[in-house]
Amino acid sequence: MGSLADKYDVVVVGGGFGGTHALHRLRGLGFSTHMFEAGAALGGIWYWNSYPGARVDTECPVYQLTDPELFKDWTWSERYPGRDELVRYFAHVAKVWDLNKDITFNSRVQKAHWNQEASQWDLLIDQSGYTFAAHATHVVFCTGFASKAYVPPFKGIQNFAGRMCHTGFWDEKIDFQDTRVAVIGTGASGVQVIQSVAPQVKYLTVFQRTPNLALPMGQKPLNKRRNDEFKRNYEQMVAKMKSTYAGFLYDFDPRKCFEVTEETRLALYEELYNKGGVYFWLGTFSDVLKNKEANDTAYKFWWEKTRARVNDPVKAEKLAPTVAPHPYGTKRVSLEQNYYECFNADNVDLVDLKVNPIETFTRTGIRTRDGTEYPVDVVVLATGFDAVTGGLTQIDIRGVDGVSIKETWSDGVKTHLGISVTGFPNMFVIYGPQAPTAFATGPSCAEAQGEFIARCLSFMREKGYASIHPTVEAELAWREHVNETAQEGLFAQTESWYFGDNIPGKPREALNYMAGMPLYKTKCRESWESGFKDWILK
Ligand code: N01
Repeated sequence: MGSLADKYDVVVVGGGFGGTHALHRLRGLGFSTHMFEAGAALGGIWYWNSYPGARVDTECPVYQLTDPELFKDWTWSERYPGRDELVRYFAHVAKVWDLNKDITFNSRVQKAHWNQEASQWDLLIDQSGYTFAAHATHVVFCTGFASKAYVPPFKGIQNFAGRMCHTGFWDEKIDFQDTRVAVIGTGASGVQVIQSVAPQVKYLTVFQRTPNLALPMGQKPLNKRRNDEFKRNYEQMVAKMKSTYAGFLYDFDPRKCFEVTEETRLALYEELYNKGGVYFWLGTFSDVLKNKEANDTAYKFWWEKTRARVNDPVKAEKLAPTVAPHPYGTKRVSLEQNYYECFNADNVDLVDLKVNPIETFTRTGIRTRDGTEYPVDVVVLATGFDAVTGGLTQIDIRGVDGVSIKETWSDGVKTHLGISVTGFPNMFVIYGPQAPTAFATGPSCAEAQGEFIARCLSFMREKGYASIHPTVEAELAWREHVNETAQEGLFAQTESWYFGDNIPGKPREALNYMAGMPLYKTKCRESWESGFKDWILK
């Protein structure tokens, strides 16, 4: 890293896909740009989520930034790369794009206050206990949708004398060999930890509230020949990715579930399921996530496949209940490798928290309501995040009149395009609320939003504007559009972090833009093509 300047055109906060791309893109336009990243390396969620078995659920070559210069000298080793490979990929990106000279690592932005007089952001940054100031005309928050861990307020948790860690801030020194382990939570993180540690531990107890309706990952190694094929076809692949709902290489099947015969329907389900990955979820008939009867056919298919993998009927009923716990695919579907088979081992137990909740932690373990004591050495909290908004509201961000983003959003999120907030001039957010975020691949969302910001800052420079933020009307209209489109499918019927349901007291609303990347990009393009008519420029 070079020495810090007094003031930057742009400060980027956070070094996942969003921040990495924004730093490169804005610096390339000649804006003096600097990144502050809390971790010791780039990677964002992949830097912090170093729990056993962490790997991405989006397949390669989709899960990467689309600059061919980056892919030219890079080889993916697996269809779904592991966490360490992803961190190495980010180091490769930093090298090819020569980013590190403009990044301060191990530095956490604590405060960002808009200074109206100077028309700039005043930042306070903590570097291992030493705090310093920085200033910027614009600030781009790329803090990710899963950067504020959620630990439920379990009674007695502070009394537990063993080791305990949240998956989102993993302590790599934890050793599972021959230990008694409890995993609480069966979301994407829980599933991966469970299947990874089950073979090492003396005893594993999984505390499940809602079963994960997980799909086989279909993991496989990728050799150089396969990587070379991807590289040869990369331009067409990128064009395809830019045209689909979530940035994948495929989309929903345009047919409706009951338009075809049962035989055809089951043949498609079989084909999608056997492909591995989320094809069965996001490549299925166009109405499966919209029509309950259609959805039931998908659940039945998944249920039969899953039940056949679990020997003990009691465990099988907990993992794959006869009655669907919620419409299939309306909570995040995880990819698994041997998750269900893990429960066939005698030393792996499964507690259904809906029937028998955790009553208290004790010094030596966990006690459930029926009085059973589970002695454990290690507790893995796979209990998720104050998702999408928490990464921002945990920072002291204040706009005009000193009002904080936390207060501004206390009764619901307001943004325009999921990028900017009225009253917070020259502040941009990538991969935050009311944007495609968890409904798109990370790189596709990061690149689309980064492009919008690049166009906005170029426009301001060209026209001589010092500040920009959206009109109140634009914000209200966007909020309405985001929440209206979220009602179109079955998602809103299910309680999940997509709607803020996992955090007690959080307003229930659509935290993501669920109408798909193509429409999102059209909305962004319309805004810049209109000369930012829906914004206040000064
Ligand atoms: O978190 P989650 P996550 N008592 O919120 C349970 C991305 N990601 O870290 O479903 C008991 O999904 C909760 O139960 P319920 C991905 O987008 C990606 O797993 O609320 N249990 C649930 O089972 C993902 O969706 C990857 O009933 C409690 C679990 O804890 C997102 O990050 C890998 C509880 C939390 O699951 C978050 O995933 C990892 C309580 N009080 C993460 N509170 C890959 O790409 C919560 N739970 C592979």
